[in-house]
Amino acid sequence: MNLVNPKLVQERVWGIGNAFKVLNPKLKLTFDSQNLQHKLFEPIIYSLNSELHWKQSIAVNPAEEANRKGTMKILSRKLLHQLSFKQVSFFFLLYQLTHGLCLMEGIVKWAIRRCTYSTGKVSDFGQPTSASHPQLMKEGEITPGIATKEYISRRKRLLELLPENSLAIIAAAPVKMMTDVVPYTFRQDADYLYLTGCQQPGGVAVLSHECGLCMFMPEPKPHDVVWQGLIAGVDAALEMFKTEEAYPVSKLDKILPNMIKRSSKLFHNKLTATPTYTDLETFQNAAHVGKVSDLSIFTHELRWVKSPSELKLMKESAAIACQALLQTMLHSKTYPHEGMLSAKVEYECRMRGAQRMAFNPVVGGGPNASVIHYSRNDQKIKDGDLVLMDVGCELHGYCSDLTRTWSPCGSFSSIQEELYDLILQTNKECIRLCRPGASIRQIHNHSVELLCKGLKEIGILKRDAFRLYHQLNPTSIGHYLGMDVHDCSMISYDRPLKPGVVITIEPGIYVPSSFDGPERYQGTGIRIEDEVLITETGCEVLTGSMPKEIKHIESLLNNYSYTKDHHLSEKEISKPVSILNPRHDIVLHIIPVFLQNWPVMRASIYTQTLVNESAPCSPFCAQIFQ
Ligand SMILES: [Mn+2]
Repeated sequence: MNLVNPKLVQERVWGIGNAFKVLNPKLKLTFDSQNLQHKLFEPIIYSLNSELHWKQSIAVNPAEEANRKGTMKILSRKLLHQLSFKQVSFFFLLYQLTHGLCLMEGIVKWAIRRCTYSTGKVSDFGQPTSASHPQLMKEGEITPGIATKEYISRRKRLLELLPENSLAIIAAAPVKMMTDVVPYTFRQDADYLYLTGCQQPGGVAVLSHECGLCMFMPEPKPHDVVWQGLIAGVDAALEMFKTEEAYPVSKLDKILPNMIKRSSKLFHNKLTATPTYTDLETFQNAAHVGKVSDLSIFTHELRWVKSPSELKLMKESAAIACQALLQTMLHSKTYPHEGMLSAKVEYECRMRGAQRMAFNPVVGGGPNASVIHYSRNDQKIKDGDLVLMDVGCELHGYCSDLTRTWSPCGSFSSIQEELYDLILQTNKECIRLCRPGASIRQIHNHSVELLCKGLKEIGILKRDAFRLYHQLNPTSIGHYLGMDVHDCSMISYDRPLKPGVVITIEPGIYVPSSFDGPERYQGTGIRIEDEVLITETGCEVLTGSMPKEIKHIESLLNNYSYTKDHHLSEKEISKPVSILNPRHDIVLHIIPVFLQNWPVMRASIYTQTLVNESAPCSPFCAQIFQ
């Protein structure tokens, strides 16, 4: 292809530019590509030219080219709207007179080349970076709160766990469609996120002893970039995710089969397998000869114990959920409606920086509370009824999960109080058991004993208590918590707990309306769920700032309920802090919870997390509730 004399092209472009200057004297023209002004006439060139010329144009970074094309289309549309018919005709005439098609092609190429070389490094990788989102991330982090070196060490540790000469294939979560063109909110697969830090769909990560991490990245097509924006491609994989190798996903069928052939053992997550690699003949052959095994046993092993930076995010996620649920509790007296409370808790979580809820909030009023994972959230809450809210949010990949049950009207009936107290005492007893060496199963068995005994005393259960108990509570006392709500499902509940593991403690009672027992208890559901971090010497309750004593809840509802729509102020969106007490022997984890019209100091409900004690109420806190 003939390239026209660059000097000539430059003159012509100046010519077009000056023509525009005549049309609009205010237009500032310069060829500095950093200056957006000069791009004003490029769209015209583009809109008059055919797309063919772009396709034939010099090799440029596809992501950049696509982005430029998108921007130019938009700009050209905008600009054409601003121009009169006369102005456009004048330009067209000018174009006809001075430029042949070949010349136009040259101009376009030149323009692209200039911009390609002068734009410099791509800073948008389709997800936040420390450069694009300094408010969210520090330098050296791949995702907020997690540094590049931590991602590298996670991969190293996984390779150490795998047998020699292994190959692990981890696919990104697929985009699920709600309708033809509308996707459900995308959520990355936890293993893929844990190992790569990449938050977008369409990729396949391959980890091996031979080459380290190799990522097959989706290729940004111009159309997708225009409609969905930039995505991370091969460059991002190398630069940002620090892969040893990276290829476009279209090359997977050429490269991956050889990698599979060279390895002696193949691992993948059976539940999230995608046809991108399972359709490969080499993969199927390997599966046929029994070379393929499940990877999640290994990834869950790694994810089970949280690192200090993960724990920081877990604590923050829990603090957000606590503050959000407290605000929702205060809202519930004025707005006793499941749907409104669900909306309120999500709003409060997201205003505090959570990306999404960890699961659909459970907001069950009255008998709906006895449905364990109730999520219709569409009913009014009757005066005097309890409401059960099980909520959690997701902060940069880390989930929270807590439940409180209360009476929005501001007072518990004696029957409600009787059952509530049993659940609360069980909650506290079980938290006391949380320490290294204990297992979820042991704590669960203990909770069953406590509840069976209590329910018999109250008179709900009579003979055959154990069998009937399971009708009233078929759930486990808790589960592991982390990047997934039911985290690390491959790890048995019999496994002795270790420092750094986070579990939930969630005793409950769910008496259906149809239950064959005393009428006064029918249609009642109560659950009190806390998040517990196992520490070296005991445990720390991450959700300790959320009140659970009846007298505290009643005091809050009767004295601090919102009577009108409450708007968040800056100080209310706060993060937990840890400080050392004056004697330097206790670390205080303070989760500020600001209540409307309260002075800042008095409004801080804080938990003093001592070893072996479950978030005792501090004197400060007690004073607030009196
Ligand atoms: Mn839970």
